[in-house]
Amino acid sequence: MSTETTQTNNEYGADQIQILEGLEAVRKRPGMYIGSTSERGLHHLVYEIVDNSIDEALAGYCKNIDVTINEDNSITVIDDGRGIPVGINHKAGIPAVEVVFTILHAGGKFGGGGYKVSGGLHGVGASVVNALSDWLEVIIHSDDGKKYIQRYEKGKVMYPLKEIGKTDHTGTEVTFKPDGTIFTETLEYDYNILKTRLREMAFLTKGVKINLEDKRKDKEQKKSFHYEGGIKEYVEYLNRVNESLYDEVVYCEGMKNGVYVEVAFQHNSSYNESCYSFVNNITTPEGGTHMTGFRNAITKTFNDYARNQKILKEKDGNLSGEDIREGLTAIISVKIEEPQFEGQTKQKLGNSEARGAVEGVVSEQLTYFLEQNPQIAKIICEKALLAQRAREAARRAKETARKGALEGMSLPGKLADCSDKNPENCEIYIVEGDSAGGSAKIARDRATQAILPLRGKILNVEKSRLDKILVNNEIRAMITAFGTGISDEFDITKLRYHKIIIMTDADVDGAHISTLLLTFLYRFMPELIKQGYVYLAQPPLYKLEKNKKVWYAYTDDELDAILSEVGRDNNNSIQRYKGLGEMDAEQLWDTTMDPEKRILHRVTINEEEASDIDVTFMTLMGDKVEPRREFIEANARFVKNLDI
Ligand code: TSJ
Repeated sequence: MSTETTQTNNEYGADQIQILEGLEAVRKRPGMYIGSTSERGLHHLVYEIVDNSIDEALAGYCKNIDVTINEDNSITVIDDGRGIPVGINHKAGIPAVEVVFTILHAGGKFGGGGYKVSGGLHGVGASVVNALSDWLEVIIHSDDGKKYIQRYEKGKVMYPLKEIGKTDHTGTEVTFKPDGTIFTETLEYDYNILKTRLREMAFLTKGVKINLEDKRKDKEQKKSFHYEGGIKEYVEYLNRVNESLYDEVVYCEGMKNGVYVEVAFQHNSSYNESCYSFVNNITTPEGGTHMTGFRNAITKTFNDYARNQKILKEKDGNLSGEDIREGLTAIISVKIEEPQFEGQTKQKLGNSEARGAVEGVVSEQLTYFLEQNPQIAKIICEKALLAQRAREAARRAKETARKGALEGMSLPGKLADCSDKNPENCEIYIVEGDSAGGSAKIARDRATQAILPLRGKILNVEKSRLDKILVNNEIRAMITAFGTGISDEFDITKLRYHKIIIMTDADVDGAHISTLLLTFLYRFMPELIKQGYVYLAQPPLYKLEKNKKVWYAYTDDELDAILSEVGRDNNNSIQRYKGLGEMDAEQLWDTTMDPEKRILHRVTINEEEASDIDVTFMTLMGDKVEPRREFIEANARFVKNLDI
């Protein structure tokens, strides 16, 4: 067999020790290599492997990638690429495939003649996955017509690469079982998490087909992602819940300064910007040079166009970037050899050449596009002009509000503030309706709990421009009570309460009001949510009385459990609460406000799922009825994203 010669190599022993030290380092500090050993890290293993097949697709050799969750929660990834090379890597003296799985940071280093990742984008993760797996098997359908296999356990080679028959096609198949001594939190894969990320990978890699299948008992399901239009289809997908302002998605693509640039965008009738940027298929939630390049390009190009066409008159000021981005959905994707990540969370691209590359590609192609599509150009410019005027009105409204604050107008009249002035000790309850607000004011702990009652419907900020939002009484009351300001002026250090608690009825209307409030917070004070200051209170659904004793149940299951305990007989009286208003102050305190007993749900955002959350809010609050109905029927994601 071809592999036997390698075993006689004198230096093999020494190399082997080095290899083990490398993988041992990964096992000692897994977080350094995959971020964490939580559920997130567990899923990261799959992405590391799939990245290699994606690279093969980018190189033009792979069309299909199958990802399977097996019954035992092991994962199989199969592609129809060229197959990882099986020939001896002369530097390491072992087959290239063994290098890939046993030497840390294989890839570029072992390039010469052996394994080289196309474009050098990924391909460093296979050895990390191997080190963190209980076992891993790779099968290669090689272009020499033979099939090869090798198995590893906790990163250690079990036997030399061996031939196991013939094959009539090429490709790579990897199956691994994450190590339970490393992933101590969970070993169970979540189909939906993999689905979301694999869909994203498919959008970002046009033409490739990714099949996901869950083979676990009672969970059997599958899904296929294949987008010939790539990020163009991604924009259509994101905009599916809104009315788009024009049919076409604008698309620019090109190579500049060694950076491959792809941009797709389309405006919708909302007032929100939803721009997502990626580097080598990895999301950059904090943007960076590629995002700056994109913004510079569209701001300049649209201003130039609007001036030339006299849409923008002499007297008009320039359109601001924000004006042009109102209602814009965009994907900016760059591929770059050596990405530099900056910022606290290393989620911001730093490479300066990316700015010029994106700016250049977009300016040039967008200028041409606008000339070719004057109707679309006009629609966008006119929307931006309206935005400009609204922003001017909003600036005046803010100015008035600021002056008002200076003149001592400060806190809203309806607010029953707490006496403690240390924000860390303080909570504010945002309460639906004056009557529940009244009970809450009586019930509360005056030292630490403030109550802000809101009347009736809250303004839907997804459907309103800033000027209208800022004159809305309910919204102004919240802004002044919190103390932080909004958007650019937001300052977390001025926050007056470290718990912002939304308390609404436990029914559909209550859920709707919560969603409206969360939408407002998400759009104007996202840091409040990101930093974990926002909570949903959970009022009880039932009150059960028997022999002068009282129980509260917060779910139907809980009611059942209580009934089984106390007996289902005629001495029970069960009251179903239809709203907070039905509780007196004491009951409200006991069930929903007493810090010792109440149930609070912290609202969270997962940065990686930001595009999903935008869609969630737009679906719930947007114009189209059909997606909203479908969404509410399907529900699951909202509940999951917001961790309600
Ligand atoms: F690395 C890995 F194990 F994670 C992995 C790699 C897992 C899976 C499922 C697939 C792959 C993989 C690697 N698919 N395709 C490739 N291609 C190569 O390694 C390859 C093949 C030929 C050549 C060449 O220059 O001839 C170069 C490369 C990088």
